[in-house]
Amino acid sequence: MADARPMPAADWKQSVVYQIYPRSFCDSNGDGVGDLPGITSRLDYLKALGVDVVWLSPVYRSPNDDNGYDISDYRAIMDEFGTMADFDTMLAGMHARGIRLMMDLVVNHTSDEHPWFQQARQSRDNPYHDYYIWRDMPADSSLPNNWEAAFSGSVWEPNPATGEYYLHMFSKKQPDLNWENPKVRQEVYALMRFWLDKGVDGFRMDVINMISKPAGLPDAPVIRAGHLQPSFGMVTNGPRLLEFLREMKAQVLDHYETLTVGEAPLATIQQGQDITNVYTGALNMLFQFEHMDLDAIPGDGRGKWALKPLALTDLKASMSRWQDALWQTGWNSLYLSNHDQPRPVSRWGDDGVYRVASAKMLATFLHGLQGTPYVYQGEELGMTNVRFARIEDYRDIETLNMYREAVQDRHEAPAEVLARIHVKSRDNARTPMQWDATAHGGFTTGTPWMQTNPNHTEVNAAQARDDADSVWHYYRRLIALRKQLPVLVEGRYALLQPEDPNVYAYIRTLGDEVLLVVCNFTPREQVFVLPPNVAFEQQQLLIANYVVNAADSVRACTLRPFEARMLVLR
Ligand code: TEU
Ligand code: CA
Repeated sequence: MADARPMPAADWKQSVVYQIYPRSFCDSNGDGVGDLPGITSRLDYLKALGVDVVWLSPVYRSPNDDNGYDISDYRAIMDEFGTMADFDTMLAGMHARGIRLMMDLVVNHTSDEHPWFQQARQSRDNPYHDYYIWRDMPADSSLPNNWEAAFSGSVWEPNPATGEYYLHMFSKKQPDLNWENPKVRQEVYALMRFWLDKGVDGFRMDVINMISKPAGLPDAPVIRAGHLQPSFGMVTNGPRLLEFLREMKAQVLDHYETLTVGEAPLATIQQGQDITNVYTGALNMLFQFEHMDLDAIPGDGRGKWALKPLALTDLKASMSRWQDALWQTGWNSLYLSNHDQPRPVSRWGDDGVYRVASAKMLATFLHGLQGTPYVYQGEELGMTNVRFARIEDYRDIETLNMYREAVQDRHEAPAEVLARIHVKSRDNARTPMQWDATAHGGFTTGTPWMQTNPNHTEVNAAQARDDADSVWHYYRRLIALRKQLPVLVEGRYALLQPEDPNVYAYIRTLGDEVLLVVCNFTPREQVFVLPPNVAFEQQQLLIANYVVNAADSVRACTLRPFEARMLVLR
């Protein structure tokens, strides 16, 4: 194929990425907000953990309606986070430690305070008008379609100056860009070059599979009569998506050494294959959401808030499909955690008595799969969900809007709504990083923008680094193993015992080497029997979260609560 370049250096396939949510990572000046000098001061911590790449959530100028995912200037640093000089110092500090930096590229939408939108909304013949997506507002103000925005309400917001509505898939302060307009695409490519020329190493692309909208913006299927309807399904696989991404690759990415990951809600296997195909695709990998949706009731209009327990067999089926589908043609990103998701140890482990064991088990499960693992800040400490008793202590726009709709409009009991927030709110992941046992977990000397989880007195980085059995040291060892074992990078995945509802076991095979991962997902003992077709003579334990006797064979064993083992069989 003419456009086929050699597979990029295998190094990114051996890489582990660490995500920083700057607002909550480290505050250097006591104003209660994390900042770039704070990050710079913690680079040795990242180096000690052994991560290769940092993905930095947005640090651009922003009115912070959605904590930086609403950008008003793509070439400036948010005032609260510091200056461009602070950024350059941080980047140099990363590079000096062999750590690469992926910026967050948020170009499905801008802030409504971006100069483009300020212009665009003034008149229909303004040169920037066509940078965004508009519909006439009829005399009766009826909405152009039935789409519900991600953060509640309609996707359509009136713009009186032009007598139109504009489209916003997220908050009304996040108008969607019109990617049909070639000028918009050139603006995006130019700002990407600006950061690449500065020396950044790639991008995590926010909701990048939503940039191509279907012609005519037709109504979404009705699943709740008389309501607005979930609308992501209408835009996550638009007709020109691949074309736009390939154009971006040809015009920008191909001219630099880059690492790219696209965030892709509702991504199908087909989309994953198309976009990450080494020869014909456009990005190195995708964040797909299938596993993140397994503990919500499908087809329920309440989306992620319609809670249901995870069935381990569903997780196995989903992960295995992706492992198989991208084998040799594409590449998976592996994550349980980010700034939008509850803490995995609270979600699918146990944040009480088995917190440490279950955090290590989930890490073993994830890091043994094929793909590039992502560690979200605090995950390496086994940080947990937070349970604020008052809605006033929450900050996330999605959470606050959902609460208002549920309590004020639908008259649901506040305690019940809060209970759902305790399980699923994005703020679970956004409480300040817990550095030590001092006030506010050592995150700030001032008043943090959101309260620290009270368990910072026990769960914190200082404690974890002093304790050889901590979650932190376990992550460090897992990350190091990836560099030593080709089978972890290249080995072909096969699921064992798909029907077992308690133990997730799989192998990875490379030549005559077999890597075996066995994970007990329950707080009870489970008997594990290796299928007889997995033949071997010697077992070598690589890592485990309990002491395992040398005589204890994986052919048949009893797994303790949340026990995990990773072994090489020869
Ligand atoms: O998220 C997009 C997305 O689909 C979600 O994960 C979304 O946050 C969902 O509503 C969670 O329940 C990305 C960013 O990661 C998120 O922080 C932003 O709010 C969003 O895009 C808009 O930029
Ligand atoms: Ca600060």
